[in-house]
Amino acid sequence: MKALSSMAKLTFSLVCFILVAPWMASAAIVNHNFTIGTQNVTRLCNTQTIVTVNGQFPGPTIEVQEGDNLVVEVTNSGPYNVTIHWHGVKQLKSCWADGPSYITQCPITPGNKFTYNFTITGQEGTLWWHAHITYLRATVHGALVIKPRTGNDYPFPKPAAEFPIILGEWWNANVEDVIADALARGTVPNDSDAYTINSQPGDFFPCSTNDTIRLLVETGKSYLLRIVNAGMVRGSFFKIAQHNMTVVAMDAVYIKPYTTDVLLINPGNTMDVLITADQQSNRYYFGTRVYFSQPLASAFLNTSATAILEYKDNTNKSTPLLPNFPDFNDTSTAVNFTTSLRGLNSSVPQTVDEEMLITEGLGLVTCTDNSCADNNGVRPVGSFNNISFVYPDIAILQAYYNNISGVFTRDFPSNPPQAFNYTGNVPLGLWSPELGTKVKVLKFNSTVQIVLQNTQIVSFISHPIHLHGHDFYLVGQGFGNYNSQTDPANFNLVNPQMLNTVAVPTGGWAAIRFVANNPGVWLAHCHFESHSSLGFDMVFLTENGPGSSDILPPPPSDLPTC
Ligand SMILES: *[C@@H]1O[C@H](CO)[C@@H](O)[C@H](O)[C@H]1NC(C)=O
Ligand SMILES: *[C@@H]1O[C@H](CO)[C@@H](O)[C@H](O)[C@H]1NC(C)=O
Ligand SMILES: *[C@@H]1O[C@H](CO)[C@@H](O)[C@H](O)[C@H]1NC(C)=O
Ligand SMILES: *[C@@H]1O[C@H](CO)[C@@H](O)[C@H](O)[C@H]1NC(C)=O
Ligand SMILES: *[C@@H]1O[C@H](CO)[C@@H](O)[C@H](O)[C@H]1NC(C)=O
Ligand SMILES: *[C@@H]1O[C@H](CO)[C@@H](O)[C@H](O)[C@H]1NC(C)=O
Ligand SMILES: *[C@@H]1O[C@H](CO)[C@@H](O)[C@H](O)[C@H]1NC(C)=O
Ligand SMILES: *[C@@H]1O[C@H](CO)[C@@H](O)[C@H](O)[C@H]1NC(C)=O
Ligand SMILES: *[C@@H]1O[C@H](CO)[C@@H](O)[C@H](O)[C@H]1NC(C)=O
Ligand SMILES: *[C@@H]1O[C@H](CO)[C@@H](O)[C@H](O)[C@H]1NC(C)=O
Ligand SMILES: *[C@@H]1O[C@H](CO)[C@@H](O)[C@H](O)[C@H]1NC(C)=O
Ligand SMILES: *[C@@H]1O[C@H](CO)[C@@H](O)[C@H](O)[C@H]1NC(C)=O
Ligand SMILES: [Cu+2]
Repeated sequence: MKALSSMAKLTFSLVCFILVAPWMASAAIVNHNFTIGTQNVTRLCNTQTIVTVNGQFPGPTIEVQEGDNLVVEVTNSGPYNVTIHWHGVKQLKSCWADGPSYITQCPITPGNKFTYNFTITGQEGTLWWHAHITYLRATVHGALVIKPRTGNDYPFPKPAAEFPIILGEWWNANVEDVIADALARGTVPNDSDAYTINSQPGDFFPCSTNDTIRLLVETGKSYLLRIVNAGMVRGSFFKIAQHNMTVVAMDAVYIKPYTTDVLLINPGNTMDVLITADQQSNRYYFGTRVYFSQPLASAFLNTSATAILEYKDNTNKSTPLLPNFPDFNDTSTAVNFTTSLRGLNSSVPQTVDEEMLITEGLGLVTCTDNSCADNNGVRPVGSFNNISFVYPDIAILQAYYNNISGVFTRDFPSNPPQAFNYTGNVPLGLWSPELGTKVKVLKFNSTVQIVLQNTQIVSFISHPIHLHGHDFYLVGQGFGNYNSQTDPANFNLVNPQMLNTVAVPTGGWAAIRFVANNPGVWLAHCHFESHSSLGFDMVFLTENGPGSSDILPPPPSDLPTC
C-alpha cells in the first residue's frame, strides 16, 4: 500500500515536472521603480531630512521567485550621488549590476537614472538591497525576499505569515555629515543615537513608544521572521521574551534547522527564523542588544531596540515581558551560536587551487595634511594584508573592461607582508598599513581558500567580512593565530554553512572557500560602514574563462560614467 502510494506520487511529480518544466524555464520579469528622494522623518523627538526610496523608510520590500529576472530602474531625485547594491545576490555574469560605487560603477548623479537588471538563480530566502556609497545605506535599504519557484516548497512547514524585520540605526544628524565630519577630523564616525527595528527604536528610547512596531500572532500558528541586519556599526543579539526561534536559513541559504532562544546577527547577515505562538496569550518584547566584543569597551549605546509580539486575543495591556539579553560582551554565547549552525546541502570543494592568508583589522596612519589635528596627527584606517584600500575616481570594473591603466594595480598580496603574533601585543611599528588600490587576480573557476586573520591593533573586535558576488563555505574558525599545520585537520568539509558575510571571531580567524566562477570585479569589505569608509576593503578580479559563456558581458548602455 505504502509502495503504491509513493509510486503514485512519483508518477504525479514526473507528470508535474514535464508539465511545469517549459514554463519554469521562462521565469518572470519583475519590474520595480526606485525613486531616490528626501523626506523629513522624526525619531527620538528629532526631525531629520533623510534619503529614502519611494518615500519609504525602511524602503520597499522586493519579492521575487527564484529564477526571476529583476529589473529595477533607479531615478536619483535626491541631492547626493547614489548606487544600489543587491546584497548577497550572486550576480552570475552580471557584475555591472552589483552596485558598489567606484568598484563596479560610477555613481548615479542627481537627476540621472540607471537600470539594474539581473537574474536571481539558485538562492532562496532573504537578502536585501542598500545604497553602496558613503553613509547613505543608513536609510536607503530594504528586504529582498526570494521565494521558491512555483511548484517548489520551503523545506519547512509553510508559516501562517511572514514578517520582514530590519535591524538598523538612527542618527540625530544627517548621516552624510556624520561620515564627512569623521573623515575631515580623522576620527571614527560618531555612534548612532538609537538602534531600530523596521526604523522604529521602540519603548526604551525617548519619544518612541507610540510608534513601536507590533507583530500580531494567533495562538498555535507559526510565523517566519525574515531578519536583515542593516545596522551600520555593530552586531546584535536578538531575542524574543519566552519564545524559542528556529533558524532555517541564513544569507538566503537553507541550513539545518537550529532551535535557540538567542541569535547573534551581524551587519550584512540575514536570517530566516520560524517562531510559534505557543505561549500564554500576552504581549512579549523582542529586540536587540549590541554585541561588542572588545574586552575593555569604551562607552557605546547599549539600549535595546524593541518591538512587540502580541497575541491577537490578548487582553493584558500591562508592560510586555522583556527578554533576558546576554551581556554586551558575552562572546561565549556569540560563538556558541555561530559555531552551532550547519549547512543543509553542502558540497564543499575538497581541494584548493589558490590559498591566501589575509590579516584584517584596524590601524593608524599619519596624516599628511592638517585633517587630523584633533587626533594627534593620526587617523584610523582599516586594512587587509596591511593595505588600506583607496577608492579610485572611476570604477575598477570600467577601468578593467576598457583597459584604462593607472586606476589599480594587480599586486594584492596572498599573504601578510610579514608574519607576527597577530593576536598578541602587536608592536606599534606594525600599526600603519600602506595605502593602495590593489586587486587580487583570480583564475576563472579556481577554488580559493582564504583564512581571514583578525589583528589586535587599535581595537580587536569581531569584523563582519562581506564578499560580493559569491557565497562561500565557512570551513573553520578559531581564536588566536591560525596554524596552517594543525587547524586544517579540524575543518568542516562535510556540512558547513554557506554565507556571504562572516563575522571573524574577535582575536581569531575564519577560513572560507569559494569557487571563482564569476568573471568581474568583486569587492570584499568589513560590513561595519564606519570601517569600510576607512579603507577596510579589498577587491578580487576574476578573469574570463575559456568558454563563450564564461566571460564578463559588455556593460549596459545606460551605465553611469565618471
Ligand atoms: C516604472 O516607471 C515607468 C515610467 O518611467 C512606467 O512605465 C512603469 O509602469 C513603472 N513600472 C512600475 C513597476 O511601476
Ligand atoms: C524638511 O523640512 C525642512 C525644514 O523644515 C524644509 O525646508 C524642507 O522642505 C522639508 N523637506 C521635505 C522633503 O519635506
Ligand atoms: C535585461 O538583460 C537581458 C539580458 O541579460 C536583456 O535581454 C533584457 O532586455 C534586459 N532588460 C532590460 C529592461 O534592460
Ligand atoms: C560628532 O560628535 C562630535 C563630538 O560629540 C560633535 O562635535 C559633532 O558635531 C558630531 N558630528 C555630527 C555630524 O553630528
Ligand atoms: C503618544 O500618544 C499620546 C496619545 O495619543 C499623546 O498624548 C502623546 O503626546 C504621544 N507621544 C508622543 C511622543 O508622540
Ligand atoms: C526552548 O527550547 C529549549 C530546548 O529545547 C526548551 O528546554 C525550552 O523549554 C524551550 N522554551 C520555550 C519557551 O519553548
Ligand atoms: C550553546 O547553545 C545550546 C543551544 O542553545 C545550549 O543548549 C548550550 O547550553 C549552549 N552552550 C553554552 C556553552 O552556552
Ligand atoms: C549600558 O547602559 C546602562 C544604562 O542603561 C549603563 O549603566 C551602563 O554603563 C552601560 N554599559 C556600557 C558598557 O556602556
Ligand atoms: C564584560 O564587561 C564587564 C564590564 O562591563 C566586565 O565586568 C566583565 O568581566 C566582562 N565580561 C567578559 C566576558 O569579558
Ligand atoms: C601571542 O600573544 C599572546 C598574548 O600575548 C600570547 O598569549 C600568545 O602565546 C602569543 N602567541 C604566539 C604564537 O606567540
Ligand atoms: C570548473 O572546474 C570543475 C572542477 O574543478 C570542472 O568540473 C568544471 O568543468 C569547470 N567548469 C568550467 C566552466 O570550466
Ligand atoms: C558624484 O559623482 C560624480 C561622478 O563620479 C563625481 O564627479 C562627483 O565628484 C561626485 N560628487 C560627490 C559629492 O562626491
Ligand atoms: Cu570592521
